[in-house]
Amino acid sequence: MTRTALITGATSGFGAAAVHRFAQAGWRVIATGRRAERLQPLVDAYGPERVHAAVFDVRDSAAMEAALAALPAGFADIDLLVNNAGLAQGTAPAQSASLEDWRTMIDTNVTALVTLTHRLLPQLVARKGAIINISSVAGVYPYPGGNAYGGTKAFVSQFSLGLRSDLHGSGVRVTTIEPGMAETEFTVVRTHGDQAASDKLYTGANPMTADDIAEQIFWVASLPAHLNINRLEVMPVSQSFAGFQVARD
Ligand code: NDP
Ligand code: 8X3
Repeated sequence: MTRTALITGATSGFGAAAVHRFAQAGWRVIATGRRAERLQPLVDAYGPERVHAAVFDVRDSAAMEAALAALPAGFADIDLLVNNAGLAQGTAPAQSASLEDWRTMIDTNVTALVTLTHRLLPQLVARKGAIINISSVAGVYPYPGGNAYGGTKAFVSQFSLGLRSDLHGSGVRVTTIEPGMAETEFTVVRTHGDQAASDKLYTGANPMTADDIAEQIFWVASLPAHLNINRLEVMPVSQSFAGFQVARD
């Protein structure tokens, strides 16, 4: 039986790579994002029976609802929700960070994620489906400038564990993937468009790739139905942990 995945943030990075991975494996995929011109090539590559583009801003719950209500019949029964759309904004310390950046991250990474999850839970329960939430190592390990971004991802990880607990006995699987450094458009977005800063961060660092994460998403979704990966933390070999800071007089 052909299964259907809804993957948010499919215009770039992990989400785009995941659309390719699932579509190539024969899944039907609903690919979402704001940039329609990035979604159409995915539809063109696999055909409208395999990939459906749903263009909406995840923060706009009315647009989200309209896109879900307009799903073609073949895509209406969703087996897998991949909550991937998200972003970091800024690296300034909390005391000089932009409140607007913080609100954008919370609206996108937290509020939109719970809204879509809440909307799809009834059918995921009915279909004994699965949810894969993309969190981050930033939600596990604090670092200077991570402040609200790390907070949103800690929410995602803890929310996922709570879902798992509430969904006990339903057959619905819930997984959090917590990646470390991966080269996507993430840092260009975080720096409000500074491609040079992004290049500097990743050059020589051997970061993970979008395909690396897509493979993990696909692996989690492909495990036998009696197995649940609760959380999957993954980093490039080149990245590890730093120590605590000590401020001296
Ligand atoms: P990208 O910037 O390459 O992709 C982000 C995706 O999210 C885009 O498709 C973008 O689509 C979508 N998105 C952002 N805001 C909105 C919005 N308001 N409405 C709809 N879609 C939105 O980054 P990544 O692929 O790296 O990021 C994917 C996820 O992985 C994020 O949640 C990120 O926090 C997380 N992550 C990334 C890591 C990394 O090092 N790259 C590490 C750990 C976690 P569009 O702009 O077209 O709407
Ligand atoms: C992205 C990983 O380390 O840049 O979530 O915060 S990190």
